[in-house]
Formats: sequence, C-alpha cells, structure tokens
Amino acid sequence: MDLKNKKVLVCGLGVSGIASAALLKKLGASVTVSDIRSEDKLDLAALQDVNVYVGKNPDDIINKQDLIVISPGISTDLPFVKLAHELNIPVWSEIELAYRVSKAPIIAITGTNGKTTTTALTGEIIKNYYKNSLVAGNIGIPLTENIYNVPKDDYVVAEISSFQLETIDLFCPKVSAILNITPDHLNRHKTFENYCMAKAKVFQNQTENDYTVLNFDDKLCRQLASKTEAHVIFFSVENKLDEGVFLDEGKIKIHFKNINETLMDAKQINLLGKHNISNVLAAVAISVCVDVPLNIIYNTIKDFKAVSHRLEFVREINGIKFYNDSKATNVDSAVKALQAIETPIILIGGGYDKNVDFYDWIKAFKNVCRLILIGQVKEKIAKQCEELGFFDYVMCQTFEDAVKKSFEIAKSNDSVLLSPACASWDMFSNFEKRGDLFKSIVNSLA
Ligand code: UMA
Repeated sequence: MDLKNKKVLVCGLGVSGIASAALLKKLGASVTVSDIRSEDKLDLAALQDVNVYVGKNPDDIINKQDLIVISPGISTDLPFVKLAHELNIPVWSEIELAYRVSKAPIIAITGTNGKTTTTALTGEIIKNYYKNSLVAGNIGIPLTENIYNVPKDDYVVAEISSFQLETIDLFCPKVSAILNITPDHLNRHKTFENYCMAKAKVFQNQTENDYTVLNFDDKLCRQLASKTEAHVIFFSVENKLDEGVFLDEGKIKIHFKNINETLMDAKQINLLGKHNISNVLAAVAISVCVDVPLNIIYNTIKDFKAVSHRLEFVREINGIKFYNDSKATNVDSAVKALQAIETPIILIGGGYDKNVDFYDWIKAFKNVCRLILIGQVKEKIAKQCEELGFFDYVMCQTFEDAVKKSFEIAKSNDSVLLSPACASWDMFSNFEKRGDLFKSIVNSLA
C-alpha cells in the first residue's frame, strides 16, 4: 500500500504510536493520532503536523480513515476496531507497518518466556557479524522507530508479542522462532487456544524459503511444526536431534545446514537455569539459519550476561544473595526462576491479576521457606497456597515493606528472589520500575 496522502489513524500514544505516527509522516501520510488519555497526560511534543483526537476512543472518526495502525496494548475487542473491520478499513499492528517499510529481512522471536534474553543474545550475535542490524520490538524499542534505516543486507532482530501478532496481515519474517507456549495474557486473549493461535501467526506468511525455529521440548511448539510452510529447525535441551541444535552430555551441538559441530560446553554460559540454556540454543539455531560464522556465535555467548530484571543478580549482603526477576510476570517464568536457584529462597510474589491459575507456581515452592505476598492478587494466591498446604506466607501492603521484610527473615546462604509471577500494573507502570525499585531498596539495605 502506498501511504502517500492516505488518511491514517494511529491509535495509542505510547512509544509504538509515537514512532508509527512519525514514520507515517515521513511516508507522506495524512496522520491523525488518538489516545484515551487526555492531552495534558500525553507527550505530543515529538509529533509535528498531525491531527489529534484524544480523551476517548476514536469511534466517531473511523469512517474517515484509509488505514488504522493500533498499538499492541489496545484490545481488538473494542467497538472501534470492530467498526473498522465492518467498514473494510484495514487495521494493522505497529509491526505490520514496520514490515511494509523494511528493506532488511526480519528475525521474529516470540514465545511466552525467554523472548527478551533470546532477542538480546541473538541481537548481539547478529550485530557482531551484520554490523548495521537493529534489535527492537517488544524488548522496548518500537520496530517502527529505526527499521526504515536498516540496510537490506543486514537484519532486524525483533522481540514479538502475541498482542503485536494479533493484527498482522503480510508480516513475514525470514526466520521466526517460538520459544515456548504456556498460559499468559488470558485477560486479553480470553482462551489459551486464542493465545496459541496469536503466537502461531508469526509464521503464517512464511514459505519454504524461510525458517521456523521451534522448541522440541515444548509439546505445543513441536506440534506447530506441521503448521508452517517454512523449513523447521528444532532446538532441544532434553533430546538429541537428527537435525537442529541440542544439548548432548552438557555440550551444545549443531547439526544442520551441513554443519556437524560441537559449539561449546554449556558451563561456559553465564546465565542461570536450564531455561536459559534453551534460550541460548534458540539463539544459536537462529544465527546459523542466517549464516553467522560459529566463532562469532561462540565468542558472543561466552561474553553475554543476564539482561536486567531477568534473574539478575543484584548483590550479596551478609551472605544473602538478592535476585531481581521482575520480568517474571507469569507462572511459567516464575517457576523457571525457582528451579534455577538451589539455596533456600525468600520469595517476593504477587501483583496485578491477569486471571491465571497459580497452581504450578505454588507446587514449585520446593526451596521456598517464606513467601512474601504483595499487590492486588495477594489474597487469591494466599487462598490457593492454603488449599495446596503451603502456609509459610506473609502479606505486605507496600513494596518497600516486602523487600525489608525479606531481609529481616533471610539468613546467610539464603536467596531473596523477586519473581512475582504477576504483571506489575497494579502498583507500577511496568516491570522495569518494579525491578529498579527492588534494586534500589536492596542497595539501601547494605
Ligand atoms: N491506549 C488507548 N486505548 C486503549 C488502551 C490504551 O488509547 O484502549 C493508550 C494508552 O493510554 C497509552 C497507549 O495506548 O497511551 C499505550 O500503548 P501500548 O500499551 O501499546 O504501549 P507502548 O508504550 O506502545 O508499548 C508497547 C508494548 N506494550 C504492550 O504491549 C502493553 C511494549 O511492551 C513494547 O516494549 C513497546 O510497545 C515497543 O514495541 C511491554 C509489554 O508489557 C514491555 N509487553 C507485554 C509483555 O511483554 O508481556 C506484551
């Protein structure tokens, strides 16, 4: 679609909306921006020469548009989105717009957990070989922000969420990867099946000239292999594979694309937990798909450290280790953290209620000697703990009290772990703010 002089409505003025509107202006579109927040709560300074419609949903102006670009945080259930569909006005997600203007091929990494670590590591590897590549997407930098400038021989390494995939049309990555699928965001997608379908959209436009990288150890991912037209490359921590990237007696082996090599010992990875070995295997598989030499892959992995807020080691005080895993916003991710830490754990958990079940998390409390509950969902978790026979919990009203309490309770050789299994939105604007506050309180305890 040539966007010059087209009337385009950009919905949502967070980072995605601002970047989309700026890109659309550059492409010559006539842009209207909308947001449910009022003008005084928005930062419109970056936008020149756009129409502004704020304070409510844009139902009244939908029929005047040629195209609508929506931010990932906006539900496709809203009446204005339905109205656009009825009027046959295309509704694109921000990543669809990015795809339409990109000269460079895209590597799209999705999955319930591990997306950011895998995207950051893959991005480092790719940038060490394809120097002008871009790392962006759900990792925090909108794809539309810089994608326009990436040369065609480099790559765009994108972390992609289910929200972003819901409204794609032609979006087609050269390499797609699904790391794992477990229940998350059910308040938005309603059912687990819808959520899986949104994830699988990442390969819906791929052909046999593309690659789909899938986790062989995750039953749902394995089943998706039959649904993609692309060449499937599996990775596995648990199984030796005829073709793919896998762990064999503690060593990472690559067996595809005429390569049959041992890359490295998994002990050389500076990340905690088996789930992180799985993320590294995915990054290796993706990098081999796009022909990065093995010595570059090896050196980058050897030097790579945990991304902030993902099982990040904060410091040790009086023999107590503090870990910030604020990004564990769902049960699966929080279970992985509990499995990765071998000492007794004082666990800080709870937060915004995404309407999920905490059964698997509580069942994984093997090393947890005390649970400190915070946030909107604390009573619900406490009730489920009691039903499952776990009574060692306390509730705190504020985040500060919870961290201080953890320090009071912990003994030398214990670990204090912030791994809430919940989003932060009841107390913070995002998980980064929650993790940053945790780190600053921990530092003040010393
Ligand atoms: N808004 C409306 N109408 C609505 C709802 C929201 O106008 O019905 C407005 C809000 O008032 C706000 C704006 O939309 O001004 C926010 O848009 P957004 O929620 O899409 O947020 P962005 O700032 O654009 O950030 C988004 C992603 N946010 C979400 O998916 C919720 C960021 O992922 C992403 O980093 C960024 O784009 C760049 O790609 C965050 C996230 O929490 C980290 N992602 C979820 C996750 O990882 O679990 C999916």
